[in-house]
Amino acid sequence: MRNKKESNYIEESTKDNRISLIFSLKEQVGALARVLRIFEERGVSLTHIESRPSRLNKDEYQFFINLDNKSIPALDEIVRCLRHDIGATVHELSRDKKKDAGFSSAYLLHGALHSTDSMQHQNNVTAIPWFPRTIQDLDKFANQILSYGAELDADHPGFTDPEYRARRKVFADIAFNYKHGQPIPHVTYTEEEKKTWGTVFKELKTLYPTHACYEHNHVFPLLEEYCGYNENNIPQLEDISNFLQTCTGFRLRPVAGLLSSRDFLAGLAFRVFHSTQYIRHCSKPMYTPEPDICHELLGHAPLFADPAFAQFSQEIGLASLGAPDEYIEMLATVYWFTAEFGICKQGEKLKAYGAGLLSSFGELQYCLTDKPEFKQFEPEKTAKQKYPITEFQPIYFIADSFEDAKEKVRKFAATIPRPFSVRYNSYTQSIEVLDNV
Ligand code: HBI
Ligand code: NLE
Ligand code: FE
Repeated sequence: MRNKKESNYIEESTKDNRISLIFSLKEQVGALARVLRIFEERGVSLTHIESRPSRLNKDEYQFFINLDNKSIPALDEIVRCLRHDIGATVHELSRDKKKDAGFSSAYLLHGALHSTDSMQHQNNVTAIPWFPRTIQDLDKFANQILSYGAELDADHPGFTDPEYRARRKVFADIAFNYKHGQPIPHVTYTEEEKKTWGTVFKELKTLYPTHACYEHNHVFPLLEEYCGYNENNIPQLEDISNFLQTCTGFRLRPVAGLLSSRDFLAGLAFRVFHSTQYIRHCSKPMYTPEPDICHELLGHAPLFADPAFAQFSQEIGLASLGAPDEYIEMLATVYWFTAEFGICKQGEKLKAYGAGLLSSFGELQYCLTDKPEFKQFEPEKTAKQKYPITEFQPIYFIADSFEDAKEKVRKFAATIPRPFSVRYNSYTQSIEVLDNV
């Protein structure tokens, strides 16, 4: 069933694939016309064109062009022509890296398309991983979950429980069918599910005053007041999403399980947090190997209401867009040691702000004892730290503040090799791709 859905999904997303080209031209009579002729000669029609002055070179203009996907067969030829006849450096933007499979969705054309010297230049072709450009683009990958989904792994506590498996399928289907802009479907949780939530909620609430950071403790009562947080009720994602939007513009979208790091981080660039909606198996309320609604709502949600933390999270997301795989891994590690397992200094004390700590009764107690090792949060070093995923962390990294962590991540992001930079336009909820300055 899931496989069928996924293959439909691929067909659909290929169907509406647009091809985007970006290139710069020296301000010169007829320069754009020469480029357009290349398209015309191959019968390719443009569906969108816009221009703006280049930020990199004052005497150049940048052009953005969209072609429809009927142009895919002509694309390689066009790119070859632009490279050979006009001398552009071409960067390919493609989702699945199988460049020849016809899935390539965009090329970035950089550099001089003007002088005769540049015609002699060796043209580098670099594959840039696909990334979402608009908030609606998130619909394209929300279905691509990793190991857990409707089909649970064999070592999962719910694997042998047919009722739990059927329940998980209900949640997976909500997530698979969800499209940006729709309200998140309300769920009626069972008595057993509510009992599990109640146990987790009650235990954690006793620890928060002493163990959670100031920001978490500040927001938590608001969630109790406005979003139905209490030990007898599992709150609805839609209510939290609406609440967060009024605080920081962050919103939730339902997801069936773990996304790849690349996809998950990309959501953050749009201030979208992919949230699971199911609850952990009732046999292990105090521990789960995967995110569940307790982890999302008790661990993550409160901090997304904090402006500095929201900005910090978005900064990691923006840094990830189109980044090479090895940098995605480093950013995911930075995310792990901050948003998931971060500790911060508040006054003379250490407090937990990571969601994996704030949703786990055992680890929340342990993390502030003298058993683990503490190091200063420095993205360059933190990004390379290995970590276990199914047991308490042996090492935690301490941030001075969210503002400080954000500045450090921003500096780290500037070291990621990308032939372009990105900016989020919150009016259009889309990513603007700029030349690399
Ligand atoms: N997917 N749905 C979901 N939720 C997460 O918290 C999550 C994820 N994928 C990867 C991930 N977290 C992180 O551990 C980093 O890889 C970003
Ligand atoms: N171990 C955490 C918990 O039990 O809530 C979940 C971590 C998810 C990354
Ligand atoms: Fe998490």
